[in-house]
Amino acid sequence: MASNLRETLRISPEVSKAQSMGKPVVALESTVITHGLPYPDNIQLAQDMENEVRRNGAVPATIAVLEGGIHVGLEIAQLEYLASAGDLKKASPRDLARMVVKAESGGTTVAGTIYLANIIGIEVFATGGIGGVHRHPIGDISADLPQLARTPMIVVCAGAKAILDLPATIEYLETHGVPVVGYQTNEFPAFYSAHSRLPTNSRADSPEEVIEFARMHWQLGLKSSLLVTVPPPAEVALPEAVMQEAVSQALKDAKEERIRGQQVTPFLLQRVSELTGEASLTANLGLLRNNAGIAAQIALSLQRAPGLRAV
Ligand code: PSU
Ligand code: MN
Repeated sequence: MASNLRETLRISPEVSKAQSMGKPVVALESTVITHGLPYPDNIQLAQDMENEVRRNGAVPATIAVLEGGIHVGLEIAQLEYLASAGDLKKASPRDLARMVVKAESGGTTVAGTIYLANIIGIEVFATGGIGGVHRHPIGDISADLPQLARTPMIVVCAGAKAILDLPATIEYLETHGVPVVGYQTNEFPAFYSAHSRLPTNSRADSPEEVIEFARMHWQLGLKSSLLVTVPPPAEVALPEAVMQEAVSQALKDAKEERIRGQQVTPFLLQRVSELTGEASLTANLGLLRNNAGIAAQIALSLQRAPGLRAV
């Protein structure tokens, strides 16, 4: 059994070489593979996201826990295992020590992934949508939110999912000092759709502007992430009404079936996907790829302007 962090961390040769040469690296989460999407869309997606990062000139570092080892940068066979094994764990920060000690396997959430990415010096991360405050009466708050408040990371996402209480999620981010930067937009995206009618608190129109903002945020001594919110590509976005109807139904079902804790988010995502047929899945896949590409462009821009973190 691993007794210290060094023995537990398995950084792939590709990622470790990129880091030592100062090449741009983008961290990717793996709960979306183990719990967020059905097989085989999940394995396709995992590879598409990695390819999108590469196509834009950066190195992907998908993070997961495999038999108690914390892996940064995965082989195809490892991605395939995460996508198809079925009963894997969801690795949020509170789960990490247990999973290492008990030699468990699972996908790291946004919270788990940014925590790990930060300790090994990665500064840019891409996902689909962050977790957040669930709507009444589910009463669940994702560990993503407090982790975003205490981890310096550029987090590229399509906002938070419409299954959540978006105003309460934005309030939380505001209370805890996490800047929400609309990427080429002034509106907080609602994941499947570009519109939530909620404003972001700033806007950046290019990777360079994101880096300029991040540098100042961290030079000021602030320790939180920068949440860069990218609207889903127009070709895949769902009409707001379609999405709202599916979300309402999924929430009713979750209440009836008394879904709780770590099951809430995967249950709602799966129900919305069933209720909208291919449409929400297509949107989900399209925006994940898009976010991976933009994160890579930001990582490239960061490489051209090093020394980002003052603290
Ligand atoms: N967004 C997706 N699919 C997902 C998730 C987010 O489109 O699978 C995952 C992320 O890993 C996120 C997690 O961190 O759901 C949030 O889970 P919870 O609400 O239990 O914290
Ligand atoms: Mn929860």
